[in-house]
Amino acid sequence: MTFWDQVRSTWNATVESADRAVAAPSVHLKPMFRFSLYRPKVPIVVTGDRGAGKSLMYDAIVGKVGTTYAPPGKSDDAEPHKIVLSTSSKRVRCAMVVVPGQDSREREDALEPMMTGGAFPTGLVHVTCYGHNTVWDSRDRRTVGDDFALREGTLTAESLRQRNLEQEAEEFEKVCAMLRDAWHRKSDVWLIIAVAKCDLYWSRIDKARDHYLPGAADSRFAAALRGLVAHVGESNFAGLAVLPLSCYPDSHEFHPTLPMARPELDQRQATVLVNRFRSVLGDFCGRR
Ligand SMILES: Nc1nc2c(ncn2[C@@H]2O[C@H](COP(=O)(O)OP(=O)(O)OP(=O)(O)O)[C@@H](O)[C@H]2O)c(=O)[nH]1
Ligand SMILES: [Mg+2]
Repeated sequence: MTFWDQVRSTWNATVESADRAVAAPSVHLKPMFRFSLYRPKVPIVVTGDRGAGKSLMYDAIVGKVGTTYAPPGKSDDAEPHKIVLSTSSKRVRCAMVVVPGQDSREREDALEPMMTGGAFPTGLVHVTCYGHNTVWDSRDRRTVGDDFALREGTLTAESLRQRNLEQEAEEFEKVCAMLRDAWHRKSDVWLIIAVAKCDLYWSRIDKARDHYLPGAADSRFAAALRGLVAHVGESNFAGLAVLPLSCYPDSHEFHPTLPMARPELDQRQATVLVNRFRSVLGDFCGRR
């Protein structure tokens, strides 16, 4: 099987397990004891555009998202975490830093020490959401809409989604540019593209797969991913996965004047996806 066939096959198996809602055994993952004297061994960076679902991804994998859970809202600064992953045979301590999206001082400050001057993350999770980014401020949301209507014509959910996808691809290209330098001549590194909020577009999940995964006609995002893998070298990856993820099935408002998008997955199916994601993360972290 080729490199990308393997990635595609893991994606397909994940979609199938959520469709059938079959629970798979998962690795155990929890925050490290705050005063622990152990130092984390595996540095992991989490990147992705504003409102893509990075903070929710972290809360979901450490098991914080339950029935009484309230999402944390916009993150202004990098969020550093220490976690322990346990499988039946291994325990791995990881440092996971969630970096805010889009250009900002906080983003640069968080990324630079981890990606330049010889430093590099062992693993990177890049969170995407197929154009369903949350715009935090309702005033911003209105401005995005007005702006859009003025410059590009009719405001529809689809036109806003396409615009978010462009911005997402641009953000990913920047992350890839940094990774090309950081991972140059390195081996045993790994990358996971989390295709989050997929409860909002489960009926189009195959289209989402073809958007993110390199294939016959690469999107701008897929071309950046293919370019990064070619630069680093397939054999230098301890693992690469593109995985559908749903951490918090909920309605999504593209704009106050447009109808809400409704979740198409139930909580049980979302849990299957979170468990699958955790397993792949645990597997990659344990491979060195
Ligand atoms: N439908 C649905 N909505 C989600 C999901 N995950 C997150 N959301 C929604 O998206 C919002 C943004 O998610 P966050 O995880 O806070 O986004 P972020 O990437 O950390 O954003 P910044 O902090 O701005 O960088 C949340 O408040 C939820 O309302 C999901 O799996 N499904
Ligand atoms: Mg956040």
